[in-house]
Amino acid sequence: MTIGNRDDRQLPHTIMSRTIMHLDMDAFYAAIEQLDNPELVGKPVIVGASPDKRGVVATASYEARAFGVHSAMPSRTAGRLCPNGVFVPVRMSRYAEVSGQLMDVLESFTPLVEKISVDEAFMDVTGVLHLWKDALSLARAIKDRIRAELKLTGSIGVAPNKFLAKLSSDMDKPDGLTVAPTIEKEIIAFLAPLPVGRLWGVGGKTNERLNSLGIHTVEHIQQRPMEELRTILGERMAAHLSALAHGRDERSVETGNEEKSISNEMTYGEDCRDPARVRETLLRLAEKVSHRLRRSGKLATTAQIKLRFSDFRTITRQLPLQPATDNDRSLLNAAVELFEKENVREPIRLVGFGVSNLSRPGQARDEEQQLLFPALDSDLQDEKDTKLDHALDEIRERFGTGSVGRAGGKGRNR
Ligand code: TTP
Ligand code: MG
Repeated sequence: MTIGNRDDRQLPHTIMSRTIMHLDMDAFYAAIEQLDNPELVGKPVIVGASPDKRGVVATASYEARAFGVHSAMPSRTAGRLCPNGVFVPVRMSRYAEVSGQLMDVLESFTPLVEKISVDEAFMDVTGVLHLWKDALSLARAIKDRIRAELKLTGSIGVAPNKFLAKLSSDMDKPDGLTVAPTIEKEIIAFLAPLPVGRLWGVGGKTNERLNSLGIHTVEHIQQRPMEELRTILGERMAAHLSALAHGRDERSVETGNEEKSISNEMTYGEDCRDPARVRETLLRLAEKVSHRLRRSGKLATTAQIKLRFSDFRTITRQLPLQPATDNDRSLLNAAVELFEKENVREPIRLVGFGVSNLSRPGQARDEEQQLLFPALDSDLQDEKDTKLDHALDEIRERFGTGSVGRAGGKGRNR
């Protein structure tokens, strides 16, 4: 199923929406049992405790699911529902081995892979999309490689964020590929009919509570006034669920590198009404972050700003950095671009800048990235900048942070 489509190829250092993929393998343990024992192909395979013992089903092949068998069901019940089911015990080390091979396949497409479970991962493919016709062809290529190398199938969701990607991967299982919409109006329509329990963070208790108040679908959250949601759920949960119900999710794909991010923020004594001053603060923060980043010896591939308004509403906006960088100019440019794109006219309470998706130069991850992101004309300039940054860092370290500065304001924005 394909809902909407998009083309994300844009120039580096321009603001672009992200393209996130979520992969979830189909009937993972059962599919591996069928792979290792071809006699089981096409049969209702149930992985877990045997039906004459206490214990539960870990998973079942889609053939067994047709009889109503599912994960976490007592095996006894499964045996009753599916008398011809072939029960096999769990072989965790084998599944872990295949899981490792799967992650290697994913990392050959992008270094930005976040493993969520044994058969599930997020990928931020924003930076590699220019190598493909579009996101759909990249997703197809990933599925083809998994099928060719592992002889298994998985389902992929493609979306502008993690929440929508995960929902999408589940929509067309097994062997599915769903591209979520990217236009706000379409996203809202896409989410509206889903049960409210599909929103991340709505577990048993919250779900019951919402249902008892007549909130059964995401549409009901979309339509309730914010004040009412706040009364029902409290400030934080209301903001969180309302954002998700509108398809907004700023979480980044975390690769599991040691240090995940470096950031710095500042709260004004009195909310700041002057965008030029906020911009100046942001540049100072970006400079500090850039300095800390170089001290850590790492390069960043994502820059982020954070803005909190008088009413505590907080937004974060991200921008991919290509190639990975630790230089002032790139980070300051990113900060300014992100800020100016927001075109903020409201008073600001807090402003922050951060970098994430960090890697060490020379690491396999980084070398891959250099291959994935062809050299830019600006590389030579970057090299000069790097030397200058290190010289300035030395002076700052000897005489304090405020001791040297560069030409301020617009000049920094290419
Ligand atoms: P899932 O991805 O939830 O399930 P699945 O891959 O078997 O089937 P599908 O994604 O196509 O719906 O979980 C991945 C593996 O984790 C699953 O194969 C077995 C294991 N698992 C358990 O052991 N117990 C559980 O309750 C669940 C949900 C999964
Ligand atoms: Mg799965």
